[in-house]
Amino acid sequence: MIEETDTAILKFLSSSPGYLSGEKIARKLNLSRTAIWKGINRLREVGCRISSSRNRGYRLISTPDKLLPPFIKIGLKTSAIARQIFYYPQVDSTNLRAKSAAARGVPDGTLILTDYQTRGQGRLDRKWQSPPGKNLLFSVIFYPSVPPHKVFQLTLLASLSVCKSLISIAKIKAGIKWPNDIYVNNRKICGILTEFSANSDRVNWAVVGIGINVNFNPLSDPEIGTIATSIKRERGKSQKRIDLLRSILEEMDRLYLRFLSGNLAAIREEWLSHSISLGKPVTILSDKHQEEGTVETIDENGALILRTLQGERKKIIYGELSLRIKKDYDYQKLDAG
Ligand code: BT5
Repeated sequence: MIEETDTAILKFLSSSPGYLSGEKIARKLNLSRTAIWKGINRLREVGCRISSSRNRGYRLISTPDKLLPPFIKIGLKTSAIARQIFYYPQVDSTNLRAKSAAARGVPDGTLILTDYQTRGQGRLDRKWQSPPGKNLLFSVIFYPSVPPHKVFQLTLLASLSVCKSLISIAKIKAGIKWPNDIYVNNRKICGILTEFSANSDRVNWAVVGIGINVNFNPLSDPEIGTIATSIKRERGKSQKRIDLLRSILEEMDRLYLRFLSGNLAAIREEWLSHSISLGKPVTILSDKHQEEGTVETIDENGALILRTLQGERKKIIYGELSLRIKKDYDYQKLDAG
């Protein structure tokens, strides 16, 4: 296990591109050289590559793809998100943990993540499946001082952060499917579950839970094999989870600061540019009924504006419903009609 001194050594090593002498590290951290040597060995045991040279000292070459807080924090440029990180090798659900942490009042932007969930949750009591150690499963806690109808702006900024990072880091053609999914080649690669507590005029806390398929093979799971994809499936090679995670957290931080300054218009514009539902004929399905039409836009609060087949403009609030984008066949029918 990594100890506090190891984290300090790691932080210092990562701040320098060149070698640092054992003596310098010892002086900086107020520790003995033997303590430094032991710390370096423990870091190597958990997978850090650290080169050593008798005259020059130590140099950090790489850290492993483990989701431990000290590794995540290396080079992480965020001001609000992930200032506090809780990692669990296994947990029931990061959203469940995050909800109780939020009720305890952990700092804004706290990140809860895991390698395996025994009760990974989707919306409406559906399950989120993810084998151990392959994917990204995390929740971020927010205390936005907004009325409840604005809370899904957080889903917008979360989906935009994931989509942009999938494009820039994993180099795959990801798009956002309202209200809470990221798709690649017609298959789901990420799902987002936003939960919150509010009184009538203000949100107390919100938890945004994100599951991203990174290195697992969805075909190994018969329940989701045909509807799901992963970065590995799309690219044919593995992706370092920690690099993707850092990028998402940084993107989220940038957007969250905009959100706090009330600049939602810019987030919405960017979100719309990555949307795969816009302008498409769709069916909105809820427990009680079904509605067909074309997606006209998504408003600032994350609600979908549907133009129904009868020409009516309807606002569909994010909630207990799903959206199906109609297939090519249906487009042609609609165009012809
Ligand atoms: C979602 O629900 O897509 C939200 C999923 C949120 C998961 C994260 S993981 C971290 C955090 N902690 C939690 O406990 N949850 C959050 P929904 O739109 O209801 O979609 C659920 C449906 O997606 C399931 O019924 C399956 O059909 C499908 N599904 C399950 N696992 C999947 C996977 N790994 N990839 C793609 N689709 C999946």
